[in-house]
Amino acid sequence: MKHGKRISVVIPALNEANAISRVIADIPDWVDEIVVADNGSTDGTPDVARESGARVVFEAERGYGAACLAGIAACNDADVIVFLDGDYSDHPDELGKVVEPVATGACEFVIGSRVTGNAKRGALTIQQRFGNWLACKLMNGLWRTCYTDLGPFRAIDGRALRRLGMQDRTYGWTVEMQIKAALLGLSVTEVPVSYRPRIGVSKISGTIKGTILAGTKILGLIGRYALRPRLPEPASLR
Ligand SMILES: Nc1nc2c(ncn2[C@@H]2O[C@H](COP(=O)(O)OP(=O)(O)OP(=O)(O)O)[C@@H](O)[C@H]2O)c(=O)[nH]1
Ligand SMILES: [Mg+2]
Repeated sequence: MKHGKRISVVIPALNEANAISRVIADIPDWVDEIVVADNGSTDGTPDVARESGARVVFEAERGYGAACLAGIAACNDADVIVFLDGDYSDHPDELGKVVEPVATGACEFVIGSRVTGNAKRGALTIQQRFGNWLACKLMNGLWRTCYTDLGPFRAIDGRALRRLGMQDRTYGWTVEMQIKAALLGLSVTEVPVSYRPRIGVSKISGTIKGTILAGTKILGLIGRYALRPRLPEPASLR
């Protein structure tokens, strides 16, 4: 609990057995629940996560977004939902920074910016920096936002998240949330966060295939909403 609000953390994970216990260990104890959404790991990630105190849910379909959707579906009456990567590149001990403004009601959505924050050397690849910069420039131009990053470490009010009607099942999750937050007029702020090289082998930003697939999906979503800024009905109304 924080300011009387129930806090849930969602960690999408695919083969992060070497990192997940450190991620969970660094999460502050005022968090009410930790949900690891496992995306078909073959390295024992679910067992390590459970032994570290998390609740594990499974999503058979590969994809960052699919894992996040499975995670939020498993959260019990969360007032605030926090997203955090499972590779120990984010700093879980900085959870208070992203949660505080939402838990106090100062705003509905907080993004941890690795650009205004302290990203260690090599933690963000050049293509990642360029891709995030371009995506933010486009969104800021199109929707008068002030985004500096598409950082995975973020917190959002539970009701506001439901209103967004999140849909993307792969690499477009973070940008979809930011576009819809702008289109729905959510109160949004950014806080600087630290970022370090991941534990384990890169799956996305350090690979050509991952970079191209993620880049295409992200720019494609921005283009789609720029042409047709219509939002689907929120999940609760369907
Ligand atoms: N790549 C990938 N990650 C997934 C998937 N499902 C869940 N994840 C998790 O989503 C988080 C973000 O994925 P990462 O692979 O770290 O993506 P990234 O940070 O952009 O790039 P790298 O850290 O360089 O691989 C991690 O905790 C992954 O374990 C999936 O289907 N593919
Ligand atoms: Mg990563």
